[in-house]
Amino acid sequence: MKALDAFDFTDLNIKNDSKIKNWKSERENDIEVILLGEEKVGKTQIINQLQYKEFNENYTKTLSTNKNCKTIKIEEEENIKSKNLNIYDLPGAKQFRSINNTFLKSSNIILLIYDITNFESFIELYNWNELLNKKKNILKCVIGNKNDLLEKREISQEDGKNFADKIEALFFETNAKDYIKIDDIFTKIVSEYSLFYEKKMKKNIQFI
Ligand SMILES: Nc1nc2c(ncn2[C@@H]2O[C@H](COP(=O)(O)OP(=O)(O)OP(=O)(O)O)[C@@H](O)[C@H]2O)c(=O)[nH]1
Ligand SMILES: [Mg+2]
Repeated sequence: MKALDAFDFTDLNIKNDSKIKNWKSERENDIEVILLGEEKVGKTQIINQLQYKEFNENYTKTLSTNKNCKTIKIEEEENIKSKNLNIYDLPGAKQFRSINNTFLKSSNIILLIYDITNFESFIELYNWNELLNKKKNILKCVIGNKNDLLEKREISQEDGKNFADKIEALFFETNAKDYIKIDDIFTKIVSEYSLFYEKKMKKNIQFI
């Protein structure tokens, strides 16, 4: 009993508290992002634009998962903070769907991409979303790509937004040719994720 009495619990609490803080800030600043969606919706070109400010007209089918790293600066509580994104470009082709499941497990943000000129690619998002339904604690975003091709539009902005609301996701329309739009969308998504993460942490703390 004596030994227990002599033990400095205050010290233990402080240590644990700082460990939790370190763990929290590490987790908070490293964000796993996954792009999902049918073939040719523009996933690879969105990343190409974000990372290299480049757009390629020629289609090269993605055959395996490619990881890209990008740091994004956001304003948080009046400070500028750097967030490290690991962005996974996944193949849209059906034969690679099993690879996708492995990557979904560790993701924090999932971007569900469709092509606004291709109705099929929009309908398929229902199936992609089914894969995620069991996954909690992820931020979902629906992105309608190729909005430079307005004359070929098959899905209205309103339908895109309604679907996003229904699955509790953020919604954006953009095109992979426009660096400013792409950069702006990722900054907004990461800012939203920070708020989402804070809420999630507070909720978890209530259970401790
Ligand atoms: N006009 C226009 N073309 C685009 C846009 N985004 C992508 N493309 C074109 O659409 C085609 C497919 O783009 P990718 O980025 O390779 O499509 P993906 O979703 O990665 O396709 P998979 O790798 O098969 O899953 C390419 O020819 C691109 O140049 C866009 O915003 N506007
Ligand atoms: Mg691709």
